Amino acid sequence: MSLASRGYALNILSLGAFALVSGVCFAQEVQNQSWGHQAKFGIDAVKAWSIVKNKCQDSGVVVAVIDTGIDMNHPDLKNSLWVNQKELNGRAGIDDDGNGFIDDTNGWDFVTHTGKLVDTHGHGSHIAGIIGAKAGSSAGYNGVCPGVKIMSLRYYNEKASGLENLKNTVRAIEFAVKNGANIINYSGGGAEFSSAEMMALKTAEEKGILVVAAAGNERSNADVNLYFPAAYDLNNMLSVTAINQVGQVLPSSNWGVRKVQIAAPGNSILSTLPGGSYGYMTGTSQATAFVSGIAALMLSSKRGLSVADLKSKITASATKYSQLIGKTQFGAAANAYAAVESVTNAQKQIVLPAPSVQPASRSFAAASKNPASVGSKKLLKNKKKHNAKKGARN
Ligand SMILES: [Ca+2]
Repeated sequence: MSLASRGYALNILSLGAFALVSGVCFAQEVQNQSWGHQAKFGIDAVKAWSIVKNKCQDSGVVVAVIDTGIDMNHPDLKNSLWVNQKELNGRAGIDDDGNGFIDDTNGWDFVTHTGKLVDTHGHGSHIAGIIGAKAGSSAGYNGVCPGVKIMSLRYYNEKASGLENLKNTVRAIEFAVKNGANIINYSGGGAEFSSAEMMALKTAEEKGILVVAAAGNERSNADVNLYFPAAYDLNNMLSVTAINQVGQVLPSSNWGVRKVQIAAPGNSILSTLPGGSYGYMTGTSQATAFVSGIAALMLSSKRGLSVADLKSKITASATKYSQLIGKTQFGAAANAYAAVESVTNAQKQIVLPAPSVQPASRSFAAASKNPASVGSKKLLKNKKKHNAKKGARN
């Protein structure tokens, strides 16, 4: 099987053109447009935030976003960047922390080989925003875990071959593993198995890093038509498909009771875009980011949770919907509030001693292969490029 056919699985796609959110958006107004945050078929982030929202910023939790880069100057993203302190306080042009990358202050661009992060596509900024955007005091958009640290690692180059994008994916995974990521978000993939990619993810498993991966946007049964990396048989991976505002899997999304663990909002999802703007994208990419955000919320609430804890609590606390039976392993959609509550309840049990018992020990992608249209001419231009570029890894 040729790697060149490794499909641009990413997701991107959007079935309709949505206008960018224009002008200044007050935080609440933007949030009201984000159905994925709400209780009805969304993740109920608003309720989860009542428990844990303010812990995200300073929790020290790091989410590696392996994608198309990030607009590091976006007002809602600039305070959510992972910071490599030795590089920040070091000298320009010097690999101050000796990790093999010069001036990797907030992440790395494996396409341009610099630590100067950009996002000429839009997908990476959108994914980063869903996970960890932090609104200003009067305006902006909050991601699921506002202010959590995003380590932006760009692998995707629309002009490169699928094989090159896959190689950069492996490099990005290795960077995340070596530089302190707790969670890896990979909103992309392809049909070909890659032993190098699986080995990189195996090291992430050994280090206790959760990897959340898109089920893919191939309109396909992922149990039959495997989609990687989501399909690798590793204990640290969660595969996510996308649902719409009535809890149905999108026609564009892959499904499977073995290879797809959980569902999350993925239709017309609002988030941050380059240039300080906002807009909507659709696909399993966006659903994946919601689950990474939930994992970040849980870890921010309780540092030291194992990958097994994260996976079991995210899946066990998910909301079951009849329309998801036969579509995902658990027939359920992720619920941030229930997931966080399952963590904090456990804390309460530890804190409250039972009268006659010793306290517990204190251990504690697109309906097609189309890029998403986001209502911006520039981004729509990118979409055309993507469509023309079958075989690139998305
Ligand atoms: Ca360095």
